[in-house]
This record gives sequence, structure tokens and C-alpha cells, in this order.
Amino acid sequence: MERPDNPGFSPAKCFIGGHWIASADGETLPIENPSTGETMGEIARGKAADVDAAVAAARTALDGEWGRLPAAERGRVLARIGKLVLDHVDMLAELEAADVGKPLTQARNDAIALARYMEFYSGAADKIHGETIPYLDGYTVYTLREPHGVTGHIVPWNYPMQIIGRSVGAALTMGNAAVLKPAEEACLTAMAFARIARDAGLPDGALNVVPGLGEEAGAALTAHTGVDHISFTGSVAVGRLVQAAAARNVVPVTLELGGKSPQLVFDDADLDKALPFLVNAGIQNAGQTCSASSRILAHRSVYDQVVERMAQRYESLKVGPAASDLDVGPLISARQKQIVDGFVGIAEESGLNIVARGRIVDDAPGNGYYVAPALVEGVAPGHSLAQDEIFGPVQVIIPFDSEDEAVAIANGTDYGLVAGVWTRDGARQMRMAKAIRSGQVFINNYGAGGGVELPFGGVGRSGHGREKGFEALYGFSVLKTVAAHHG
Ligand code: TXE
Repeated sequence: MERPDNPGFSPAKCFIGGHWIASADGETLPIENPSTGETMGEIARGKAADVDAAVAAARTALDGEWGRLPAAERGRVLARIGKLVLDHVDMLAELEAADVGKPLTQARNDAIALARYMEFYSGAADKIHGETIPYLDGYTVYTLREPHGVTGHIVPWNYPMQIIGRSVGAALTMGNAAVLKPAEEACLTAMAFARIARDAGLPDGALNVVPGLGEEAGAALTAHTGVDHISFTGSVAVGRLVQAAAARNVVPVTLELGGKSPQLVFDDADLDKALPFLVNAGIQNAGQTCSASSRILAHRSVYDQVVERMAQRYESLKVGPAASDLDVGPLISARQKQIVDGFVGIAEESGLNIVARGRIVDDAPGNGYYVAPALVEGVAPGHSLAQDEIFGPVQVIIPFDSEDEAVAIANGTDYGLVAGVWTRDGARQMRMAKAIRSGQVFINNYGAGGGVELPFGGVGRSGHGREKGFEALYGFSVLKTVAAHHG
């Protein structure tokens, strides 16, 4: 597998119809290394003309070899992609670490997850089918599950490999042809994935990648009348624009828009077991995770213990360059650092108690986008720190006195992506699972190891539609009813 500086793998181009092609007007964008603030290369700055070419290539693939491939063959292609991803885990992890600032071990886990998506979907490709429906005398009625056609995928910078795996992987499994617009901040593994897919025998045009700015390539993709389904992961503000654009063309859209996910710690919780999840869910990927647990709700009787033990862990957190593989890397950009520093500033100005902060290591480059993780306690549930998605390593701890109050606080934001519940009481586990308004509820764990089998998505401002698992495959297909009269 070639590196980005090798012409066989060209991040400064678009990948359209199986070929590396410069953007129509030849423009490029710089790639920044968030660990150092330095420019480390360039990517193509795709625009509407490139999106047109990519959508046309996808349509050609659907009308050609890719569209005719039996489901089991599609599964084999995905299996080969998964195998090649695994063969290149280290290379992919290095690219992602440099591009996103993710500590190497976390980047490596993302590459393994990408392979896992391909494995899971490869086996599912020939197992999603329609059904026959008993109907009136003289009729045979059955359903067919067909691809939407051309699917558009707009992916953010925080987990490029995982989000490409879950969305592009599912779309290809169902026989769609994909046009992928990775985030301008982190494109490298998207380009490497395209190369891997081609090497694994994915027919030309089944996957096309157009890097570029959101308001250029992204907006062109969502507005394109040749796109039949849009999958978007990103901010609520852009999610609204994407849904509005999809509405104009009356195409379905899947939105995954982040959250303010709580973990509820009850008085009978196993704190030894909970503690690593409480902290890791807030600081993994420097808190830049849609499912980050940015609110810890602790019962008054264990509140002080939770604060003290989390604070101890925070004090041991080391922040530094991705390549050093410490607990926390830099944030993605100067802008993101400014946002997160802003929230810490609000905490200070509001007189909140910042009980502990992690430590930026002495040799971290001065121009990297480092933020020392901050643990803030005693925050009122309505405070901006407890309501707004910070998307950085900042967690708030909120006390509660009763189950009802805990549910009211947990459900008291615009979001509803993930919740964790820590209690040994089985009946309470069930009550909480029902009462919490959220796409996922994890009981005595948080995230369940990110399993690719588990459907994932939000309610409220966290979005709609489900990715991952079999649900994603239903979402990336459309049901056709056939009623044959033979009386
Ligand atoms: O997101 P954007 P940003 C949240 C998080 C973060 C904030 C801003 O709170 O602080 O969003 O991050 C493309 N039409 N999340 O600015 O802008 C863009 O190019 C079409 C949560 O990075 O939403 C990129 O590919 N596409 C989230 C993608 O949208 C457009 C992950 C996401 O960028 C577009 C990321 C447009 N007009 C941020 N404008 C999560 N759910 O995990 C931008 N894009």
C-alpha cells in the first residue's frame, strides 16, 4: 500500500469511476496536522462539477457491472475489502493519527472497526430479502428489497474510518453506488479506503470520493437531483441544511447529529466497574465523539465519591501528540480548540467548580491544538455546560436525589443519542431503559464496545434513521411490493 506521497495513492485528487482525477478547476486545500499545527500536504478541493462527475460515474456503475453483481458476489467484494483493511491497519492508523490527532491506539481501533464493518456486512449481503404475503385468492404477493440507487455520504472528521465503514459499507452491501464527501479536516483514510476497495476488486464507480468544503462539495452533493439517498453525520446546523436540501428532491435522509449523553450512577452502582467508563466516555478522541458522555448524573449518596474518583483519574490524564499515544490527543483544529476553551472559560466565569484537569505534556508542540481535559462538578442541569454539545474533553457532574429526577435531567436536553445506567437493581434497569429518551441505553457499561452489530442513531436533535447492524441495511434499501394476479 502506497503512502500519501506516492502517486498510486493520491489524496490531492478525487476518486471518480475508479480513477484518480484532479478537481475540475485544479484547486486544492491544505491538510493540517493537529498535533503540530503544520501543513503536511494537500487534498483536492472538489466542487459541483466534480460531484456531477462522481454521481454520473455512480449511475454508470449501477447500470453496469456493479448493478448486475449478485448479492453473494457483493458480499465477497466486501470480505476482500475487510481483509485488505486488516492487512493495512498500521498504515491506516498512522494516517488517521496524523490527520485527526487521534492517539495511535485509538486510531488503530478505528481501522479494526472499519474491517469489522466489512466483515459483518459481507456476511449479510445475501441474507437480506423480501417476503411473501398471503393475500386474496388468485394473487401471489411478495416484496423485493432493492438499492436506493446513488447514495451520498457526508462524513465528519472525528471518526472517518468508522463512519465510512458503517455508512458506505451498508450502502454497498445493498447494491447502491456511493459518492462520499469526507470532511475537509480529515480526508486521508477516505482516500486510502478508496484505494483499498479498488485493489479488492470493487467495480469502478461503485465508490467515488470527492473531498472538498462542506459548502461547496457537500452542498452540491445534497442538492444533486441524481442522488437517491443521503447519509449525513455532523452538526445540527448542517443537518438542518442537508434535510432541507433532501426535502427539495424528496429523497430519504439519515441524520446522525451528536448529543449530550448522560451516564446515571445510582446509589447501588458498582463504582469500580463504572469508573473507567465514566471517564473514558468523556475523553476518548479528546471528547470529539457524537456519543461522548459529557454529563455524569450521580445519586447524592455517592456523589462525593464519584467526583473524587473521577478527579483522581483526570489528574493522571496525559495530553500530547497523536504519535506519542497518550490518553488524549489534540483537538482537530484551532476553531475546535477555541470552542472548547470557550466552554471552560464559561465554567470559570460562572463560578463553577473545575475539580480537576488533565496535563498537557511538556514536549507537546506549542502550535498543536491541545486542551487539558476539565471535570466540572455541581453544574445546574439547565446550565449551558450541561445543555450544549461541547465536543471536547469536558465533563460535568450533576447530583440527583430520586429516580424521577434523574430521568428528568437525563431527558432534559434537545438531544437523545446514548445513555448509560449504572445500577445493580434489575427492575430499575428495565425502568430506566424505558424511561430514557435516547437511541441507545447501555446498562452497566457504556457503548458496548462499539459493536458493529448494534443499530445506532438518535432521537430529537440527535437525528433520525439507524446505522450499523441489520437496521442499516434496511435503511439503505427500498421495499418494492409485487402483486401478481393469476386467477
Ligand atoms: O461540523 P459540520 P463541524 C458537531 C460538534 C462540532 C460541530 C461543528 O459539536 O463542534 O458539529 O463541527 C460537511 N452542506 N459535530 O463544523 O460543519 C462538512 O464538510 C453539506 C458532531 O466539523 O457539520 C463535513 O464533511 N455538507 C458530529 C460534515 O458536513 C456540509 C461530528 C460535518 O461538518 C455543509 C462532527 C453543507 N452546507 C461535528 N457544511 C457527530 N455527530 O459526531 C458542512 N458540511
